[in-house]
Amino acid sequence: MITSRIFSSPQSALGLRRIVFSVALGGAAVLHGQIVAWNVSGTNAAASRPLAATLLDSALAGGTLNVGSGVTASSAANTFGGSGFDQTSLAGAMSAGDFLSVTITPLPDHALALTSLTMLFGVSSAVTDFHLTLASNVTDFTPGGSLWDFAFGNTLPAAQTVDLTGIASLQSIDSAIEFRIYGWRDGPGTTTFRFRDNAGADLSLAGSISVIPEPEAYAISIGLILLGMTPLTQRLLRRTGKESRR
Ligand SMILES: [Ca+2]
Repeated sequence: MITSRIFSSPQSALGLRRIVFSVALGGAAVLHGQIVAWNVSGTNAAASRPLAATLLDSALAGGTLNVGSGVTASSAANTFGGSGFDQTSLAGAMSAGDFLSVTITPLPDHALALTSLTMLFGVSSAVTDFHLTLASNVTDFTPGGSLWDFAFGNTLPAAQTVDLTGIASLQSIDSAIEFRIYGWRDGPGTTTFRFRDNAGADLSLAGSISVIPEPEAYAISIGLILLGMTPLTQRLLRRTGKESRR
């Protein structure tokens, strides 16, 4: 039999084990870089909510932007946000639902490791200061669960990138994750906060996506490895048998 000849050759057995390990490693392929992005050009929150991602990695089931329950969606062209950011503390903004949200969902049997969130935003008129706090459902939607805080006193601050690599709970996500960007200001002033448009993507997440091997795949791999070891085992047994007969 061809199969018995393959498995009885030590060289072929070694080759088979290499193939098994290659298959096992290939099954956990990792994709790096920008995995989801939104471009608010040509749209606004009043017209399209939730707003689907402009770029979505094939290993993601979905990605959407939305506004919190305390926010009235804005119809301003080429933005995504709204008014109603009228609180003067993070705790107030959290209880009032004053946030913009970003939700992404991996495909079944896929795990996300997030490295960064980049976003471009602004307010309709300058206020000293407007505050933002990033939180997620994986960590906590409470003041203690803040992942990033930012304050600005102009209308159109530069794009901000939040480094997520140091947050352990964001390195192995296998179900939907929602980020909320809460907003409030120190005193009277604008209540309008929006993601805004520039060239290309205006909000994006970067990271890697790995395939979680099925338990059956492990079983098959182990079975093939054991099968590949059979000639070695047989030779050892034969040698042991010869020695015992001496
Ligand atoms: Ca844009």
